[in-house]
Amino acid sequence: MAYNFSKIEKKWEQKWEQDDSFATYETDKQKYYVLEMFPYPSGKIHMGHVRNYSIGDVVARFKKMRGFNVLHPMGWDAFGLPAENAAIKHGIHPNKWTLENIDDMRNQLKRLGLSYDWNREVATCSEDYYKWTQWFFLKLYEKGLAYKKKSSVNWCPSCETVLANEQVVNGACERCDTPVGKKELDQWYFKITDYADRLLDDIEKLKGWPEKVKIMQKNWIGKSKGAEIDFEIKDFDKKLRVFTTRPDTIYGATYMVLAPEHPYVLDLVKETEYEEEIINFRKEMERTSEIDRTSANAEKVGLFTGRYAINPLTKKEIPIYIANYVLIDYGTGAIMAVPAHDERDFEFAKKYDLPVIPVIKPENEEIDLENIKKPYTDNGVMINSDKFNGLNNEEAKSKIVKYLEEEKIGKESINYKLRDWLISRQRYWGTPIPIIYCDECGIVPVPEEDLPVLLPKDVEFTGKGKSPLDTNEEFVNTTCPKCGKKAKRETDTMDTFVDSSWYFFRYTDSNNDNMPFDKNKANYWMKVDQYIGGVEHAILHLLYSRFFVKVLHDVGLSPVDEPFENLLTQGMVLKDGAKMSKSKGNVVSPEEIIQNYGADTARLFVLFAAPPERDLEWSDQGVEGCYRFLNRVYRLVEDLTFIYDDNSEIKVDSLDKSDKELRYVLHSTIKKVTEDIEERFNFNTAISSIMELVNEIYKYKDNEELNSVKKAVLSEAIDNLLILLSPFSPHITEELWHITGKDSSVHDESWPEYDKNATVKDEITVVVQVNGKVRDRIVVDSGISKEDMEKEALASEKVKNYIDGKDIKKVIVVPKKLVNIVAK
Ligand code: ANZ
Ligand code: ZN
Repeated sequence: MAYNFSKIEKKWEQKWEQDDSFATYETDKQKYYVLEMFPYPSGKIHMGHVRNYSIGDVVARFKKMRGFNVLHPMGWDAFGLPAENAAIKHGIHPNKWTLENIDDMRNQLKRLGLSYDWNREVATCSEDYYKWTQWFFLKLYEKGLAYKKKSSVNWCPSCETVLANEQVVNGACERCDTPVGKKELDQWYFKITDYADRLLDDIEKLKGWPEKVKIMQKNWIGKSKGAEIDFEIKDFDKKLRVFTTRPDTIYGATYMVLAPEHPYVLDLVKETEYEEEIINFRKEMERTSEIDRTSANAEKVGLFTGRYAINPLTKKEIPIYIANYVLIDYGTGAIMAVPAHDERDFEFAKKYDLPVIPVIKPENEEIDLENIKKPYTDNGVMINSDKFNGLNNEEAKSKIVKYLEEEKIGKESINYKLRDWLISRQRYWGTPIPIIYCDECGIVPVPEEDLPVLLPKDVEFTGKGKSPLDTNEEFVNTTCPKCGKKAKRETDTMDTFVDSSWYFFRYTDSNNDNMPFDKNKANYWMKVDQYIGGVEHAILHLLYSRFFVKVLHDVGLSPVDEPFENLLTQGMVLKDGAKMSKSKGNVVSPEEIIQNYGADTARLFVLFAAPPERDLEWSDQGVEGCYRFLNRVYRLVEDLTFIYDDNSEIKVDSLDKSDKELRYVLHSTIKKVTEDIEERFNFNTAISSIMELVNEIYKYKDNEELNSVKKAVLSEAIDNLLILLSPFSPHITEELWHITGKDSSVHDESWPEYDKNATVKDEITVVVQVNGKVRDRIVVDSGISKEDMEKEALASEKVKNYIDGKDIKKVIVVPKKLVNIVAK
């Protein structure tokens, strides 16, 4: 019979579902927790999903066969903007849209034969999930880690609505194209900055994470050591404080720059000729994004304020500017500019003709002090710096800070790039923030027993004006839990990154009604042993999850203080060299591939075409090739049905050369596949050695008379072939396993151990001499005959060099030891 993948795959998926084959429980076995980043339920899975989940499934199935108790769950990151957009566009309720998408996608995932324990499925938009997200908010609030502060949001003046960053296209509203402005709102934050040092220091612990992800996290946290220094301003009663990482360069500070938004700016220029221009510049900066202002190739622009500061060490007057490249929310929002040693300052100084004074020079090298061509940013020797001259600049750094501290004009200081986490969203489809505002009592957290604060279902979506929660009287109006008087609910919902910061805990106990999870269960399953997902989450999702786990650890809820032991970031799926995307029109749909070739081929292809961390180039021929391979496996096993009822054991003594050859290939393959999966996730090379094994089995069965010894050798090869292939292509291997006459599931088999003896070839080394001198050593089968020894010796390339053109007079063979050729 032909390989009817469609029938086979459906049959086994049904069987697995019936048997609840992938249900997981806590046992006394060693656990292994494999997790793939859960998807947003957009409605359809794409090839990136297929790749991500196939990788996870191989790991899960492999670990299970290695004897671990494996947790492998799946769920939905189900709150977020697209559902609301669908509501506005198509008038379908976000809840309905989301749940329908989840149903569709669950079916698509089930068609891939992934070994998920669906009993543990979570959806972040379900009441029994977001109840606990709210509960965690309350914990953070209790700990002083959730607070409110004013900050600005994107605001479309025409739709009168808040816009998410992704709704702002080239500075205009996605929907009506009106230029987007800013609006100040009171918003909720999580104080992740309290954890900056721990999040940074513990990166060291993440031994199983890719180096590049660790570097990205470090840079994002962005710890800088330096100093804060106060500069007097001429004819102004306040001092200007700057943050610098280079106090050693202070003698070269030739001007100052304030962020345009700096609170001093308006006072400095009040009622002067500079005022109007400066006010206009500030307005312009408000409209420019931080990224556009600070990118390395953005032109530096600024304005003189007409004011001067005094450099506290040189005592010289230096002009004060405002400029685009200094940001209000880093350091103190003001800098001392040192053009001789800083790229940005140099560019600015050249443009506005400001003095460049070098204060550090390279050791043992003279420089033209009058004509600096580019800033010198390395270490060196102090010059132009009075009593610090001649010192190494690192040494000068601490001496200058010490001096500033003694003079009370500065102090050591540390700064972080990391900002507190803004979690407020002026949206409907998210977890409501469980807070009530009372005129008498102020901010009152919703009592635990009143959770969840339910999202009202009956709402209207216009895309304009306030969020649907804001206009829902029934939701907004409530009573104060403290005093019982009339009060109003918070109408912001939480950033969906909050939902995904703890879902891996919920899987350990997803049906718990009394707690987010049982501590003993979390204790058993956490950490996640292997986390797998896209590198686009290398910063925010992973950092927020790490933060959450540390907070939960501190309040005694989490046994661990890091969530993910090992991290694998898979590459993208490309077609014609570009990322598959709707906009490029180069999407290959998984459904179509499954329809035409089956899920086993789809899985095999995405695993075979590239190592997981690399980008994968889509190839129709590659898919065809995998499909042909599975057909070949199918035929091989089906052709041999007559051998499987023979239950003879393999007796090593009765094996001939070809039996040994096949066993050599088989056991070397077991060894290679095991190591490729376990140590390196090199699924591609694992699969290619399985393909070679299949070739060898074909050769063997075609060339041999199948007596009972040979049947046993073949059976061994085929059983192991199916087990090795089963994590990659689970349906066909299950089918063939049954065709070989077994009642059990191939997926319940233990992973094979290779037979060490079989992987050692029975070989000896023979010395070859020409005229009594050793010219080569050749490796031959230990059973080799005298004639074959002579033949092999004469065929040696090295030996040929010495006998070419000569007459062979005599060949002396000492069995299993030596061949001596006499040539003249
Ligand atoms: C003088 C100086 C001399 C600086 C020099 C650098 C090199 P990181 O490492 O990123 O922390 N800076 C400080 N606050 C700033 C702000 N709000 N916006 C833009 N730039 C700011 O960088 C710290 C350095 O960035 C500080 O050290 C300051 O410039 C600048 F040869 O001070 B430096
Ligand atoms: Zn009250």
